[in-house]
Amino acid sequence: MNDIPLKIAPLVPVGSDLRDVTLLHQIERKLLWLSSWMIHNANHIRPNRDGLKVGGHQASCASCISILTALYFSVLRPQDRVAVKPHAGPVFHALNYLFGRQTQAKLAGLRQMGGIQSYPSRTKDGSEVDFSTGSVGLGVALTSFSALVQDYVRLHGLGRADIPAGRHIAIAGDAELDEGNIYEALLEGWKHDIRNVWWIIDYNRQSLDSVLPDRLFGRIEGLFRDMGWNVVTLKYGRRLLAAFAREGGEALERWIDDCPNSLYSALTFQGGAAWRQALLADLSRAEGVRAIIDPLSDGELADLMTNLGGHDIETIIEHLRAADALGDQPTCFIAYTIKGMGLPFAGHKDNHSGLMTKEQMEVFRASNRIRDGHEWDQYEGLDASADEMAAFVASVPFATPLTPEGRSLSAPTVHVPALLPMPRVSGRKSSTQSGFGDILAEIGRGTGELKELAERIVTTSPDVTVSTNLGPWVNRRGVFDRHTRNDVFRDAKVASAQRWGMTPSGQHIELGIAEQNLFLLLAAAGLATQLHGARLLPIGTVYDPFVNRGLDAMIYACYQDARFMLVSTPSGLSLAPEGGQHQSINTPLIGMAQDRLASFEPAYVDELAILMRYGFEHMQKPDGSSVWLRLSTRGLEQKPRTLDPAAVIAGAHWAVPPAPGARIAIAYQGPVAPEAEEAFAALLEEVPGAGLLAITSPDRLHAGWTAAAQARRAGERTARAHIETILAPLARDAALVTILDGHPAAHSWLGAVRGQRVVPLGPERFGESADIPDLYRKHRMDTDAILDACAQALLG
Ligand SMILES: Cc1ncc(C[n+]2csc(CCOP(=O)(O)OP(=O)(O)O)c2C)c(N)n1
Ligand SMILES: [Mg+2]
Repeated sequence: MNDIPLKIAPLVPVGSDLRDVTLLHQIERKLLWLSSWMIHNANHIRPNRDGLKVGGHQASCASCISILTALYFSVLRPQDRVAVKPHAGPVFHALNYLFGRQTQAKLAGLRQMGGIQSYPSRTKDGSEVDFSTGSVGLGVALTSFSALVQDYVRLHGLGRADIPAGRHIAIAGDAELDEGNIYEALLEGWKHDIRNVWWIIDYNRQSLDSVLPDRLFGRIEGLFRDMGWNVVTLKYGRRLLAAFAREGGEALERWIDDCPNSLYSALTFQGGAAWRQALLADLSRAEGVRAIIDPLSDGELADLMTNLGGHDIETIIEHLRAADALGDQPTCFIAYTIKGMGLPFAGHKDNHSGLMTKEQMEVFRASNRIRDGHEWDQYEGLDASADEMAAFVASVPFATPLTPEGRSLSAPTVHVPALLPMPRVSGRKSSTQSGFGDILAEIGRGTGELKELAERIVTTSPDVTVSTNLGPWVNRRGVFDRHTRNDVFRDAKVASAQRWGMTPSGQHIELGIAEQNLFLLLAAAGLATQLHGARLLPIGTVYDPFVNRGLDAMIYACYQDARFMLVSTPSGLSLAPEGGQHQSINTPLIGMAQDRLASFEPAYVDELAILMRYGFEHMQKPDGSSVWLRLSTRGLEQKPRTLDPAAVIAGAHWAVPPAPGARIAIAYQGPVAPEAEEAFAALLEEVPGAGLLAITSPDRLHAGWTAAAQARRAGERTARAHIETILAPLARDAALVTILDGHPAAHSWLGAVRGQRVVPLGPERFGESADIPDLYRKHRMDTDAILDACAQALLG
């Protein structure tokens, strides 16, 4: 009989004893059972009301069982933060169940209302989830930005003294490394010299559709090293390594090394007899090989041939501990695994969404010794007693709660003064973009009541710091870097408006031009309260059209409920000669549709000051959200006036109120205000009593409208939306001519509020450089077009 496994002395990880290793193997078995059963239960046991596939990924879970066991039950410390690859969500929840931090009801409700989500979710699954995942690549990259934010917080003395710095760890699927955002994050991470990041790649060499060749990973490994990462490859487990050390073992090793991934996967699926046939076909004459494989049964041979590093818990723990001992260098672990390991479809190329059949599950149940009705028992069917298992789980480092309040931390809110410093623009021309820079620069003085606010703001921009007007703020507060770096130009006395030395106390994080990185950094900084117990008020600036470039990361940041202020500028056609390709049309609609993001477009600086102030407060409220300000470079004459802040925040205010029963109003949003005002002056001569409405947020107006309808349905009969109140003075059959420098659909719904007619204006085409008069004329945004629309509206 085979004596290979017996000859290997158990490799006992430093600090563990043999008993621990045995118990860790029991946990692996349990996590494989629970994750498989959770998905099986959701698909085959629970009633299905709509006939739709529930789904789940038993093979993806099985692939990383040993990695997650090694991590959570041996290496991880409470202060570490982890992003678990989306399709291993069930394993993550199962292990929390063993820690007593997840309920059976939630597990049994996988993918059901109130149950655990398909992929780990901060907002829905509870505070055990450090980072949501789902859109592949983003969770992985977020860990490096979160590590950067951890350094920022600690270097600014804002962190919690009672919590040591943690490691930021991603368990990544290998196909996640196909996503470009990974490489953008790697480059940015290198620039910022990030520390304390581990990416553990579940290298099963399978994605959704296929088995991948090894060649690519050779290149990827080099890339990590070039970016200053340590790379640790866990290719073979201890049993295979022991076999390689025997006579003939070298030939066996070479054979496996040369075996294409697709063949290796197919043989894994086919099992021991197929392995034997393939090995004998190639190696029967190799000295010693037969002595290794002949004594093994088919099952033992299959076990040996699939003994990869990522399934060998002792190997994994050894390597993680070794990297830990080396310090805080970012480290990528490439852990070879088999997708579906331990399940009937292990290695099959189509197993990504594969589910065990009921018959297969019964066989699996028997092999796990699970009695009917005891499927959810935490330690059912294991060799060790439940008491011994529970005591072991309670003894591992990660079992200690991070704080008595749990893993999601809190921090006091930052005081926002009743009024932000208003730049002296009255009677002068100014744009919302320049007003933004002025207001932030004034806050940057950090005097008096502004001190705390100034200290908690952190700004960032993907290489558009100067052109979005953050320069004056940065001159006051400095650029952040873990290391002090002088401003060479300044030292050489070269005149420049930008004085940018870099220090650990700087408050602007400069990014390269990669908008996904902007949103990932905003996500990380926007979660600083929950992850680091330090409240930050992150502001990110970007050109409005390039919000689209980072859109998935923006949605991802909002999905986790990260809180930030997005300032997109310049926007629309109004950037005019600078424009062409950079003109944005769809962003107001994105702002309306995006959950957990309140979006605004002020026309004047006084409105902007109100909205910035509101934004800083709203970002901090438990039921608040992130805030988006869409700004413009078009200079408008700033008038002295008094505004009702509540109306500006609710989305619209009357610049000129209509007479009761008025037949028409012009509604404008953003930098087209002068055209609307001029048209309005002409209209008044024809239709006295017409109104001029300033819209600051179609997003808030629409949200308020649907919320009021819902409140009325719920019995609150007096509930009234702001837009309903605003439009109430107009006649029932009044007409609204609306205009914005963005897609007109942002306003065309306004007619539905009271059954009034809307003639919506705004560009539907883009992409041509010109000056504003030409562009506004061509795209029907000028005074004549507005007056034409009024005539059309009045005629009905
Ligand atoms: C951005 C994005 N594109 C596509 C998908 C659909 N998808 C889900 S998993 C997957 C392949 C994942 O393969 P890998 O990362 O290797 O995971 P594993 O093999 O461990 O399941 C794809 C394409 C997704 N979730 N996110
Ligand atoms: Mg994979």
